[in-house]
Formats: sequence, structure tokens, C-alpha cells
Amino acid sequence: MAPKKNDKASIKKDIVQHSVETLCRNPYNLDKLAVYQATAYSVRDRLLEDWNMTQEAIHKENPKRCYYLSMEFLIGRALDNALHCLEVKDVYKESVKDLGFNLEDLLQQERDAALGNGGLGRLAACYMDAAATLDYPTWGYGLRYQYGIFKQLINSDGYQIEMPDYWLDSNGNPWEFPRNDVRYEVQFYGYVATKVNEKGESRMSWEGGDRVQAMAYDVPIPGFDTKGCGNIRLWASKSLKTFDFASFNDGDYDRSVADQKNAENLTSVLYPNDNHLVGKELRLKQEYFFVSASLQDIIHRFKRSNCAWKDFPDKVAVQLNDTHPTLAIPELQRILVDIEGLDWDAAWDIVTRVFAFTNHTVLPEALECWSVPMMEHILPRHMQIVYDINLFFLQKVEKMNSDRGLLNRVSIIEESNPQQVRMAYLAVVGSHTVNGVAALHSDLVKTELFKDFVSYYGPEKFINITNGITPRRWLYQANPDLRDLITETLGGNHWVTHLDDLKGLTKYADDADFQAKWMNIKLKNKVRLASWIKANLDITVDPRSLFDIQVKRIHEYKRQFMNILGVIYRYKNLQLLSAEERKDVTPRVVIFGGKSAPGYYVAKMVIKLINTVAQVVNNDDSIDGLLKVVYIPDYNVSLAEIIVPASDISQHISTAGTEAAGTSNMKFVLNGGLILGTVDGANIEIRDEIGEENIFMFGTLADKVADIRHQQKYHGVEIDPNLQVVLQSIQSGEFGGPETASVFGPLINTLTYGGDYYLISADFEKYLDAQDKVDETYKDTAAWAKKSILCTAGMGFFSSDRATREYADKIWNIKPVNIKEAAV
Ligand code: GLG
Repeated sequence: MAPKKNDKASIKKDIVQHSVETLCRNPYNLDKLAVYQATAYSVRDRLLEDWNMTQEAIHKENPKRCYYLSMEFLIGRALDNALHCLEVKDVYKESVKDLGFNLEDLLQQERDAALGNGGLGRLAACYMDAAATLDYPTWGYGLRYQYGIFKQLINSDGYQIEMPDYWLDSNGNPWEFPRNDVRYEVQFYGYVATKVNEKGESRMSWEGGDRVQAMAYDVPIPGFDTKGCGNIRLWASKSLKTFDFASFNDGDYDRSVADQKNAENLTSVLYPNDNHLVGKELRLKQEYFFVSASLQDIIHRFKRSNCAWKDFPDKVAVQLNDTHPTLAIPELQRILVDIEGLDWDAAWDIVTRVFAFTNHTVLPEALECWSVPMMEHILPRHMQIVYDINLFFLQKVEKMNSDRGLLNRVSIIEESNPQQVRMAYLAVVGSHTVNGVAALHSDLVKTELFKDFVSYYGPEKFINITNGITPRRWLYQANPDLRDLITETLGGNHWVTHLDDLKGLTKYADDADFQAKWMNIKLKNKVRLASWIKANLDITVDPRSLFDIQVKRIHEYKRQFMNILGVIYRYKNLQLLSAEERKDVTPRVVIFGGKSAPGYYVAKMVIKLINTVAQVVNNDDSIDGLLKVVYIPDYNVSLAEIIVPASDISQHISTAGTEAAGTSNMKFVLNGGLILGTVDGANIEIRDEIGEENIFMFGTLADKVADIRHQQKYHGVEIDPNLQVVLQSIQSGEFGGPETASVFGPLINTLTYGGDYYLISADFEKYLDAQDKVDETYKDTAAWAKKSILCTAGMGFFSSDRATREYADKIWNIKPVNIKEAAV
């Protein structure tokens, strides 16, 4: 087949052809949605050429491959990204213009692929972008949820409302290829029997139960500046029985389709919890369905290469993105022992050379534990295998140290009632390498979370790979003006795939001309966000104000509560100032965004408080517009692309030791936004890279947190005096009247009776001081501009290319494939 041509005439022809033949539309009756779709299909055709060539090249070379198993991929929109990667954005712009459309409008028609909750899922998407860009033979595996993360509405009372995100609506999804021929069966329930195999050996066999089918959908992931195109294979559950004719003939139509519905329900919805486990049976089934289908597919591909099982770890690396896919460990052991007939030790040797595990959190409420009775019921054979893995492991530990306490502490089975399987421990025992996602976090993983495992295995098994983000989406695509200025200044776009090049901006940090250009771009991005806010929320904000942004999942540990309490403090202070004094005030727009898990009461109260405060502040003319508060509903990847480039300062203020890394911090700084942050997660490494004079840091250090909590437990919380004033103003009904005030009672109690677990009171004064510094610094535009430039200049390290390379070298042991050479 002749390759697609990228001249305007050919592109126009392709778009029209897809409108007519794929969408069945009359070319004289096309709306934006239809043209977006036809455009997307024509881009997909072009990607497909690269996709096929890449897969062909990998197939021919048959190198060791890596499979990235993740229950979440927060991809966002695909069209703009693909246009950039294929280097056809300009010619497409011209082509759709000729057809009477504006490309930027068309891009807005696409729905986000929002198959993730937050940082963890977005990280997976950034790594797939990097792996494709670097030509690594890496595939992602995930689930094709019919409903992604819910859509968040804020009602007129300021509460979060959740609406289903049926992203695969009747319009179809041009960014996936259904693979009708790639289907596997997945079993649940049943019982374990003993069987004699062909060799006359006695083996366990998992019998009976239910079966559903997994069908593959491939999502192409274009690389930048390469012909390579990666892949994420997503599984959808389908029924094995299509239609129950017996029931239908009995007139029971409902029952005849029930089985199909049940099976399809399995992958229908993404669990909307971030950093919080909700131990639902359906979730456990999703996890097993996911790993079973993925391993069958991986093994199928491996077997085609005619290698022996002992070579499996030389051909296959599997990365477990958090514990969610940990069942892959007992599942591979089961396949090798029960089905392939290997003996236990040989199988276990293979398993432990294949898997590696990324831990993303030390928060106890986020660590997955599954009840033994539930697991026994759904996965009876796996439960036996987990017991055996644990037994053999504990026997080895005992040989080294027979301390009962130690054995209890490291046991994969927690002796609670009912017993629980500690998935993180299973992941550690079944993996060759465990990594944390930022330096401090990886330290905590070693010294706290898996301390006993470190003394057993030795420290080498536990490493750090600091997270990274893709500069393609998060600068090149989201901030075109800054991209162009950087490209012009550095003399080409080599930096997009070699982010360390940004260092070259350092020498312009004091250049007044360059500063002016730089700040002008920031202003333009703020104007863009201000118009979005006006158009969508009808709130007027002045783009010359300092834009102060906190967008991320709403969580107590992330302390949006502290932020809004600080806003109230600021508001009350403004009220006290004379007209003369106000002249000296830096005007602020404080912007929040983020979803709360639907069942997370305290987080939902924080959203309500922010919106209630916004109502009052935004309608108070007496403060001369010096403060505005905006809650942007339904924060997602596409909104982040508008919000991130528009920030002057963004807040990353988790209690020290709680945020594993954070990745939005990297996105903001990459776009020349300063950050106000605690000494936590990747903030610390960002500081080390950009220089401490370019970041506003404050707050209790991680190693002091436990002491303060201990103190508070025994002596109560001494509420900071400024905070006291703020709390009183809430309680007195200043925000929303006395009735609303009582609604906030339980929220305020988390600081007082609850023991202020997240140290809001303890950090409040330092927080306000840091905010004062921000205000002061912003007054000196040149000084601010310099800091902003140095922020971007120092961000090379945080590219997902660097992070992915580290995984490839230190964990996966894979090399890039030469796509061009291999393809000829
Ligand atoms: C986690 C952590 C974040 C981390 C992200 C990616 O809470 O701190 O940056 O994974 O490693 N659940 C998450 O988002």
C-alpha cells in the first residue's frame, strides 16, 4: 500500500472520504463533531502506518520486551498530540480551513480518554509517550472501561455532583482498533482438583466456575521525532454466551441477555478512588481479569518466538504499576506449575526474574489488602498459591532470623479477622526490584514501609526512580508560544526529546528583552484561562493578578483545606486595610480544581467550603477585586493543558512524607510557574535542580511529623492564633450564614478533636509567611521573570524520557529498537 501523502489536497480528500464512507455523512451537511471525527480517522490512518511498521520491526528483531501493567491510563485527548508527533499540524490546519473549519475548534470536540484517577494514571500515559518516543519495545496493558472517571459538576450550593462519563458514546472512538481476533477466556470461582498430567505427574487444576471473555482494543501511542508508534492494549469483558435462546423462547427476554450484561459489567466502570482502597469484589475481579488476559497475551507472543520457558525472563519484563496488577505473580506461577508442568522452584525462579513493582504511596489507607475468604471464593487456586509463596518465603526468613514478631510483620497474610492478603508484600516477594517514585518517598519505602524486607533482601532490591512527565504534551503542545520562544532561543527543537537542553535558557534569565517576551507569554496564557473562566463560570478575573493555582485530587493529605483557610485569612485582612494600604496589595486569583472520591465525606466538605467562600469573596465589592476565588469543575487532562501554562504560583502543600512524588508540580515548573510547596515528594528534587531561591518552601519536615502527632495525641492540638480567627469566622456564619456554618462543623473537628493529623495548624504560620513572601516577590517583575525562566531551565531532569530510560536500564534491561533500519 502506498503511504499516505501529507499535502493539503490529499488530506482534504481523506477527510471528505471518511465523512462520507466512515461516517455516512453528506459532505454538504457537516458539523464540527463530524469533521473532528473524519479528521481523527484520517490521522489514525497515518498513525496506523507507523504502528504497523513498528510492530513489524519489533517482531523481526524479537528483543526483550517490557509490558507495563496499569489499571489506569489517563491519556486525555489524542488528536492534537498525534498531529504534533506526525508533524502535520500546520498542513491539517490549512486543510480543515479550506473545508470551512477551524482546527482549534475541532480539537475541542474530542472527549478525554479519562481511564484513570490522577497522578498514577497520568504517569502511565507519560511513560507510554516516552517509550514510544525512545523506540523502546514496550507495550502498556490496561482495561477499557466504558465509564472513565466521573464528570464532576458543582451544584448551586457548592457541592460536588458526580455524573457518569460515558466516553464511548454513540460517536465511537477513532483512537482504538478493536481486535476481534484477540480474545482470551478468564475464569472465576470454581474449585481446585488434583489431576494427573501427560507425564504422569499429579498437578492441581482449577475447575468449574464462571468464564468471561477478554477482547483486545489497541490504542496507538505516537512517538515524537521517530517513525515509531507504541501501543496500549486495553481489555474489554465480553460474554462467552451471546444469547440464551432457551430463556428467550420461554418469553424471558431479560434473562436471555442477563449473562451478557453481567459479563460486560466487569469492565464497565473505573473505581474512582485515588490513594484509597475500597475492597469491593468487583474490583478484585477486574484486577484478576486484567492480569489473566494480559499474561495470556504475553505468553502467546512469547511462544511464537519458539524459546524455552527458562528464557522467559530474557524476553519479558513486566512492570506492576502499583499493587493493582499483583495477582499476575500467583497467576504466572499457576500457569507455569499447573498448566506448563514446571516444578515450583523453577517456576518461581522465572516469576521473580520477570516482575518489578512500583510503589506509589506510603499512606496506609491506600495499601491494598484483600480478604482471604473473598479471594478463596473468587480465585481458589490463587489463594493456595499465595499461601505457598508465603510459606516458602517465611521459611527462608526464619532461617535467617527466627524472631516471631518479624515473621508476623513480613507475612503476606495478615492475621486479622478475617485474614487479609497484603498485596504490597506479595508484590515485594514476587518482584526482583521495587521502586519508589521520588527520593524522599523511596527512602520512606526502605526505612518504613518495607523496612523488614530490606533487612532480609538487602537494600539493592529497593531503588528510586523519580517520576517524569512528557514535555511533548506538557509544554510543546499545551504552551505553543513558550515552545516557539524556546525553540527560537535554543536554535531548534532538539530540546523536546533532550530536555536537559533547557539549561541553555539560563543565560537569558537576566536579559530584560527576553524576560519581557517570557512574561508576555505568561500573560497571554493567563488571558486564555481568564476567558475560559469568564465563558464557563461567568467570573471575571484580571489576568494581571497573581494566579495562584491548586489543581489535583481533593484529599486531606494534599491540604486544600489549608489553602482555603489561608484564603479566608487573606480576605479578612483585606477587609481591615485602608484604601492607601490596599495600593500595596498584590491582587490574587486563587484557583482550585479537582475531584473528590464520591464516598469521601471530608474531601467533599472541603469542596463545599471553597465554593462557599468563593461566593462571598467574589461578590464583595468592598475588597476592590483584590481577591477572587475560582473552583474549576471537572478538572481533567484537557483542562490541565489550559490551566498549567497560566500559573504564576501553584501549591503543592501536602503534609511532609505523604505525597509520594507529585507530577503536577513538574508540569507547572516546566511552564515557568513558581511553586509554593512543602518539603515533600518531588518538590525536594525540583528545589535541588532549579535552586532554592526559585521555590517557596515551608513547613514541618517529614522526620518531625511523627513527633508532632505524638505530642498532639497526648497534649491536644494547640490551634494557631491566626487559624483560630479563621475558624471562628466560619463558625460564626460569615460564609453562607449560620445554617451553612453548622455544615462545616465536622470539617473543623478534623483539626481539633481529630488531632489535626495532617498538621494544618502546626504549619499554618509558616504557610502564611511563605504566602507573604510570594506577594512581595511578585511585586518585582524582573526578579520574578528571572525565577520563572530559571524554573523552566532547570527542569530537564523531570522528563519522562529520563525516567523511562532509567526503568529500561535499571529494571527492564531492554534496548531501543531501530525502527527505520529494521523496517526495511
Ligand atoms: C500516586 C501518588 C503521587 C505520585 C503518583 C505517580 O500519590 O504522589 O506522583 O502516584 O507516581 N496515586 C497517585 O497519584
